[in-house]
Amino acid sequence: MTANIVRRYAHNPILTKADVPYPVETVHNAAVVKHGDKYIMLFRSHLRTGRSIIGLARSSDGFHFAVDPKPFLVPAPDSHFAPYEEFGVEDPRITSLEGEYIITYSAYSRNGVRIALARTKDFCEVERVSLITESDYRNVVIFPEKFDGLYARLDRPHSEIAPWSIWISYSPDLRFWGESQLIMRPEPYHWDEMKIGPAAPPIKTDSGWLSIYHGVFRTMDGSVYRLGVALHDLQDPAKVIGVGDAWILQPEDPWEIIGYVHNVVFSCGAVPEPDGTVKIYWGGADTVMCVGEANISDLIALCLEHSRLATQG
Ligand code: BMA
Repeated sequence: MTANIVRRYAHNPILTKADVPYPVETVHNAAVVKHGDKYIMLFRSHLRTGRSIIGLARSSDGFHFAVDPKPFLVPAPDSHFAPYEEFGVEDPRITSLEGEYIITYSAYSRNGVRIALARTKDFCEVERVSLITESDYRNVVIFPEKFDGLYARLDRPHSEIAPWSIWISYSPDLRFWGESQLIMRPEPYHWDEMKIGPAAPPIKTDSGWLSIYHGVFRTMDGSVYRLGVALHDLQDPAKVIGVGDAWILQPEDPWEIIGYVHNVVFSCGAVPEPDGTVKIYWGGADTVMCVGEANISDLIALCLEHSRLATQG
């Protein structure tokens, strides 16, 4: 049932460096949300230094994007963020929460990689709020609702001891986080056995929170990044109620197989639509942006009817 569960847009890639009016080498790993009647995309670009910045593109249909003349977020020149962003800002995620947009992104520096949280109401002004992890963390996605009065996030700390897994943490104010628990591990000898991490912020459905995640498999020819889905309990998101045993997307198009990093589909954003579909956005080979559509009901069915939790018995 998983053949073509994600239907690629026929005119991928939808955004490349040729579309950016300032010098960049890549356009990838973008967050996307609907803001009024527009789709807003925050995308990562490598500069020729090898360090990354974040640009902004706008669209009326979610497929055709026009890039703003100036980058949206570059490493902080001063403030207490500066020493943690000197090597670049990467892989943004956006959650629409209580009338504003919360942006999380990876802040790279000689001190490691941590996650910074910023907020905007209009995608014109952006305010950095806090560095919400120490190093080394990546892939923080914030739920769009509170649970028992607390904000919740999924994230992925790095460890030299354990395989890189998905954790959950809670916060009263988006700044201070705690009560962390590991909730999902890579599955041995599966497509995601090497490491996993949250991709797009979770999407609320009647059956649970749908979480798109990335999983990595190491081969003799390097690592392959694919996307999968998991379903979390609506009231208690720490409870994973199903994980699709099969991936939903793997590198297949030429611009996903060959690029800055070969064999990568990497998502930071997905937009649920009123007709029951979801637009999933992904970076191809860390070089270009692509989009595809899936039926949310198919993704849920994959989690519940073809779940690895069920097959483990
Ligand atoms: C991960 C991150 C992503 C990137 C992926 C593939 O570790 O660096 O930003 O897309 O590797 O290179």
